[in-house]
Amino acid sequence: MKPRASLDLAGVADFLKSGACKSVYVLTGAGASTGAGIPDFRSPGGMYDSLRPELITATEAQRKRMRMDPVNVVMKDMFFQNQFPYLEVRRPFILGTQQQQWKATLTHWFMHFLEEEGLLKRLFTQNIDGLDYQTGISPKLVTNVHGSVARVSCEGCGAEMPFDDFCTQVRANVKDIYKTDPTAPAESSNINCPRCSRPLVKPNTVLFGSSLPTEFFEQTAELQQADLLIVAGTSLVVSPANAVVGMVPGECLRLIVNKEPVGEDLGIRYGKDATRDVWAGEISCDESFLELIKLLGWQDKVRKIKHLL
Ligand code: CNA
Ligand code: ZN
Repeated sequence: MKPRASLDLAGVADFLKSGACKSVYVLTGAGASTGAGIPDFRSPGGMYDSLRPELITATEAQRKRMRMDPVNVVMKDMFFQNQFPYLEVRRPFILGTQQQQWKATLTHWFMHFLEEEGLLKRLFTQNIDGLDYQTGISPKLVTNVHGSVARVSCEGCGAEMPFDDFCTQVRANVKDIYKTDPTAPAESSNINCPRCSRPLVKPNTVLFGSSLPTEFFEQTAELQQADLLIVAGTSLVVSPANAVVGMVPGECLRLIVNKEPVGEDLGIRYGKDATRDVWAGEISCDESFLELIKLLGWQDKVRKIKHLL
């Protein structure tokens, strides 16, 4: 067991400063970007909450599926049958990405600070918003577990389309058609593949029912070297990304930065049951990382980037 002071943020800071902690791995989720204004899936007011299946042009059976379980919007078989719900729900996200509407938060910057200190070995992000890269973090340290919205390809044949060309078509297709004509055919939103002509062009995000990028499986082998795993802003319900928490060695310290406890079914322990897990508490990711930054004495790093926050 590596030396550490206590199972709280001060203990994590002491461990990071001790020199004994050499390899930090991070798993982030949508909660890392809510501070930037991008809603997550599952929080109140998040995407699943605001989804209104009755406004999305689809067959009645498809609308019913979405009402029963909003995850259906990002299901592979749904997308192959009807591309409209996915494109409709993702539209603000796609166009917001093109307009660079969102800025990296302190949470994203913290990962870059870890890199500057030579501590970050890899960031596994489930996020598809690409905000991590705004900090200048080395792309080779980032694994986009669920792909990225900023690249576009055909789900059927893999042909790529330039992001800006795709956005031009997404914008041209916006006639708020679902508001004016709820019976409008789903084909009204189709963006056809330049190679195979099928209407399967979409951002390179991993649909439920598709396999994850192969590098995820290769790179998770590195987790055996982890001294500290930071889990930030994820409900840990999506597999296999959530398996990361069980892939670190038994003595690896795990810091959970999430406003609610998560991952108890995966063996994360809270309160008096905790032996190697630290929960930052019911505060936001940004507040937790600010606290950690103070404990680490890294305030100068924040001062340097304050104008970018
Ligand atoms: P999720 O299931 O929505 O869980 C988010 C978690 O973060 C919840 O436990 C929240 O309580 C917590 N949370 C929300 N805001 C904060 C905050 N400010 N501080 C601390 N905790 C907070 O999202 P997951 O990432 O676990 O689910 C995986 C999906 C969501 C992935 O496939 C993502 O691609 C997808 N997603 C990504 C984005 C994005 O790229 N920004 C946005 C929405 C969904
Ligand atoms: Zn194609």
